Amino acid sequence: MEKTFVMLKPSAVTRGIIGNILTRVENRGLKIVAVKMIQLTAETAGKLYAVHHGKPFYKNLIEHVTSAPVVALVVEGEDAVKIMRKLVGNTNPKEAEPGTVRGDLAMTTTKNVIHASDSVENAQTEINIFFKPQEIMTYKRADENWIY
Ligand code: 3AN
Repeated sequence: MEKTFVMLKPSAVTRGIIGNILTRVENRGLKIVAVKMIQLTAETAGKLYAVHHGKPFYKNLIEHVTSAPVVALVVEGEDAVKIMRKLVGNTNPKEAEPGTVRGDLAMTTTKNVIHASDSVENAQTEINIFFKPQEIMTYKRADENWIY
């Protein structure tokens, strides 16, 4: 089983679509093993988006992700990184396929409602920024034998 880091951005929290997004994750068969709502500081946001430092959209991105609380999650499943990225859709919601979170629920790249790690390595780094090991749960879904 693989773990990935997912974050529902302020655009998701303030629009009241947390439940809508979590339902998609759960319905797909992925397991939510950690969840917390937090107000990001510019420092933590800077760690998450370190690779984008200096890019033209960086300032707007940090402003948006620190503008209201976010919901941070650890999501587990077979190929969880790849599956979550497909579920999330294209970075630019205007290019995202219908059926994806961004394709159904977002209009602009800055306010594209969700973040999901793009590699197993980055997932581990990002999980470590937000969660202590003891905050990540181990449990069996009742329907696990029917998912796999
Ligand atoms: P993704 O979230 O799809 O992996 P990244 O990692 O390239 O996309 O970008 C991280 C975040 O930075 C995006 N979710 C988006 O909020 C913002 N971003 C990326 N590219 C742009 C852009 N061209 N204009 C505005 N914001 C951007």
